[in-house]
Amino acid sequence: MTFENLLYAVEDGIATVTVNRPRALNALNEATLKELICCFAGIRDDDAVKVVILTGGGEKAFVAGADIAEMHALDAVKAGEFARLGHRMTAVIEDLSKPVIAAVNGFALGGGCELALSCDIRLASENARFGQPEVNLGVIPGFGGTQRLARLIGKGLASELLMTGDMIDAVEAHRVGLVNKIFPAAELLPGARKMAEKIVSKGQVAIGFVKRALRDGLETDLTRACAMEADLFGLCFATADQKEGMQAFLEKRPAKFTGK
Ligand code: CO8
Repeated sequence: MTFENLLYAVEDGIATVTVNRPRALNALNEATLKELICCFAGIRDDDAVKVVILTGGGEKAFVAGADIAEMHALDAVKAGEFARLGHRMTAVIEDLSKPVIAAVNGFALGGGCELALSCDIRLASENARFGQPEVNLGVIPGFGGTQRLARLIGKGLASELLMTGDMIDAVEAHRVGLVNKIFPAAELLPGARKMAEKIVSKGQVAIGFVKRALRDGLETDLTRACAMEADLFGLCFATADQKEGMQAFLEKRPAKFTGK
């Protein structure tokens, strides 16, 4: 797949998607949103891709938000459409059965923070900065930030970030659970790749079920969520990966998963 505003590469089952508008700190304009939706739809349909790493081009930013230059002249109807396009982008990432690791290599602000929030795992470079500065512009987040941020770090901390527009650094983001690990800048992508390789080595049907159980289970009550988990657990026993995984354990050898 080739794009104007994205770089795309696949190696050993790991796709790397790079939002590549470094002169605008990788801000998301309409064209880039559409390309991200198209790119993740392609990944969904490509059996060769098992795990995705999402990062930003250049050394300064993951994504510094929606493109303010493009957004400032929108009317209410067009702004609503733009927000819905952003929701399509986050949905295609969340609905993907394959894990998406955000490698946050600088500013992740506004729509950029919301993009990272839609990923399964967030890793950060030491120079990463997170924030929802929309109130500085007289607007609120439009790509799910009010919802996903509060679900991840709690309502109190989310309220502070959303109402002050303050940025937090990687250490604080790690402390509050917004990122899983921090790396020196040069080690971020190798670190993300190492994690991706570990995930690729597992049974991919089970990985997809884990993602589905987390995504759907956290949106319902515990009783229903556990019932859904039991159904998915049962379904695992219809897969070759379950047979191979347990047989390999009993034979004291590494499992050779086929993703079936
Ligand atoms: N949109 C467009 N251009 C941007 C953006 C952006 N979000 N961020 C940076 N740029 C551009 C700058 O305009 C500048 O361009 P130029 O060189 O042509 O002047 C270039 O990138 C470099 O930026 P700076 O010179 O400002 O770099 P600094 O290191 O001085 O500052 C900052 C870096 C702090 C990241 C600063 O650029 C900044 O504050 N950017 C804006 C951050 C922001 O407010 N993001 C939130 C945007 S709103 C949003 O994301 C809402 C999402 C939901 C939308 C819902 C639909 C309606």
